[in-house]
Amino acid sequence: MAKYLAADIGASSGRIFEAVLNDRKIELREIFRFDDYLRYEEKTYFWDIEKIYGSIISGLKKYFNENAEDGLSIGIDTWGVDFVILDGKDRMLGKAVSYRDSRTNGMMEKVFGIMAKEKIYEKTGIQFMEFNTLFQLYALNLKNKELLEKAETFLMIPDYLNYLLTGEKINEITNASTTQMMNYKTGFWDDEIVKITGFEKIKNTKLGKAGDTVGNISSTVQRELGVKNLAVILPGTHDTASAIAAVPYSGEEGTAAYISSGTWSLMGIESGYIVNEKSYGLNFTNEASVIENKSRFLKNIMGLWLIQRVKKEYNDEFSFSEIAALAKEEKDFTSLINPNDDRFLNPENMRKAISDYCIETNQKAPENIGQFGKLIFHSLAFLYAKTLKELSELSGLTIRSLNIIGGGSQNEYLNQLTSDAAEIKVIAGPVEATVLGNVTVQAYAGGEIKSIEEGREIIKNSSGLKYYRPERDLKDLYKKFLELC
Ligand code: LFR
Repeated sequence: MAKYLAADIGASSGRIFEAVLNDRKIELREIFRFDDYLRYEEKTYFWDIEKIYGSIISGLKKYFNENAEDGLSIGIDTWGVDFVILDGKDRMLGKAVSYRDSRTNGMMEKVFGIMAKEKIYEKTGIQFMEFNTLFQLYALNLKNKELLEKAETFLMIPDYLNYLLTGEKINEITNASTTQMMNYKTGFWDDEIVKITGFEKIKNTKLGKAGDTVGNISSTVQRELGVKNLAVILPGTHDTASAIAAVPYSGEEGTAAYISSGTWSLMGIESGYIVNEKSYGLNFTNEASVIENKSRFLKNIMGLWLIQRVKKEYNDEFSFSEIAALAKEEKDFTSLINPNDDRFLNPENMRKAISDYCIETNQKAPENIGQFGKLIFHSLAFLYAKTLKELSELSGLTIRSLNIIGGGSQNEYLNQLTSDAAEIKVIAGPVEATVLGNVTVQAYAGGEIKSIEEGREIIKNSSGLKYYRPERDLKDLYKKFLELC
């Protein structure tokens, strides 16, 4: 039997888990949960990093109060692309600005004026999204140069949390790859790209890979927690890398695609790097995998963010399953959107953004939550179907099944629609993929399992998976969707 701790911090909530690996099964127990750490002040969206770190400490304190366990390990993962900078005395400079902030508006074009877009893709293999770290750092240099001038250290969010726990500064590669500043061929920062940001000191910080040890908790943290030994290990610190480490492929690896479904839907395959004109044209990304030399070849799809926002705007009056039930009743409502339209990234009002889109495209605007639900879930399923076709074109693979993992895999309505729209077998689960992937890498680092593949077998064995097969013909509606994209 082996025990691990994992902190999985998403854009909307953070949780700490205990995981027990026993008899080829992993059992998870949630120890602590916290949320509400995205702030908006002085016209800036930023992360309340003190609250996040404080909550990790509170959760661990609670755990160690109840369990006098000395000598465990912990891995922390968070969303990608965001970072902090520190001065020579290791004090944070400015805010931990969120990727949903508008400081990067218009920055891509400015950067392309310095280095051609194609060249950036050729070097990094990373999809263009306005919020990538490259454009955030460029914006920082343009708008708050004085901060960058004082900065000595660059740490991605999970790496900063690791630093606070241990005093060690390491940037882990799966997450560093999301910056769009790493050269996928060398596995190191790309000199020419880094130069564009005006912050070459980024190269000062060590790089580490999933499975490496950051260090033991510092003496201050030891006192706070009341334990001497807690090893901080690098999982795939990028939550999506951890999630994908947990895809429970069922014998058809190489012919299966995945969607890591949460606030975002990350849809792709695990493969060698695919960087060519076509992948550039379709804006697919190659983020580093926890498995060396493999890429997470995927695309960001706007995901459940759309429905999360609409749900909030209805004052959380309806649960997700109520929304799905109401959506099913809306037989005659057929308006659709392209979920990846930029306007949906962080609009002031999501319902208005969706309605405006419908009106501009000569469709009826939704009038109730059921109609919003139907529009969002169908549009997502169609975009999944389209992306699946692109994935098999780009990889040359015949994709026979689709694993939907993460919190969004609980949405049975969307799972069935996805199976219908993409005409493919869907395997849903596990819900806690990110935590399971985080723990798998720790178990691998500790020698309890021999490979990530073995971890996936164990995960399959531990999770109640659900299967969906195509039931309804959605071809006509899909045609209409394609006209919008
Ligand atoms: C998912 C995720 C995505 C990344 C987005 C922003 O939580 O990490 O992979 O593109 O958030 O960081």
